[in-house]
Amino acid sequence: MRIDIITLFPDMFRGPFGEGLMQRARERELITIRLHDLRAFSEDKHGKVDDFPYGGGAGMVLKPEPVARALEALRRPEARIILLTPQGAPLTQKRVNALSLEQHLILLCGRYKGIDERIRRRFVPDEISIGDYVLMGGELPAMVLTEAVVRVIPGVLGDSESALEDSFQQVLLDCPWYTRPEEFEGMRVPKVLREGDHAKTKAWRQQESEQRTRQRRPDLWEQFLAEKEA
Ligand code: 4GY
Repeated sequence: MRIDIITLFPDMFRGPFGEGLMQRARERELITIRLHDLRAFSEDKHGKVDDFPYGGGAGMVLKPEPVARALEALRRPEARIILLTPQGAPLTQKRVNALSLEQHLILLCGRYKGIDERIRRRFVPDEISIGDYVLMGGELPAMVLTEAVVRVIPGVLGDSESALEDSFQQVLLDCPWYTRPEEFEGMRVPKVLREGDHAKTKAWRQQESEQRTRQRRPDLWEQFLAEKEA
């Protein structure tokens, strides 16, 4: 898979994309990530990419021409163009899994008040939100989406912990995890986990996941019950 990212701040990505499993996935060419500075697609000598909003108001708007030039230069017939915005559809694990099957994603990161509306009309990007809060730009959301997608690409995690577990587990919250020592500040690791009975361990983890989900995320619990029914 190839991911092209269009941004005014390509350097923001180099830290997060240069560490851990993300770095390893890139080195092993399980993913190709290319960063593109939007300013390079500006047509004027000062590299101007923003302008005042029609109708007035505080803040600037990203001009359509540099964005259009970047998209025209990078897009191929099979590419999915994605705009990161609080106005988008919520990013879920389901959507992440679906995106991981694509060959080519182009992520468009807005800044200031956003991108001229005609870019949407012209390129009809998928619009995705990482949550109901407002950041200062689309860069962190693009990193979040990229990391979530790369995580489920086959070979990125070891196959014993491969990301696409059974279908229910995906909507439930994770169970508690323990490692050594067996006792820490008077608290012991649950007995069932120390006994080495794989079936009992599996049942305990499932029950803990269900209990946590019911208590903390009634919305996910309802979804779980509905999907179990279907
Ligand atoms: N939340 N999910 C988000 C965001 C910042 C104004 C366009 C989000 O995806 N993107 O908060 N983005 C805005 C700021 C310009 C991007």
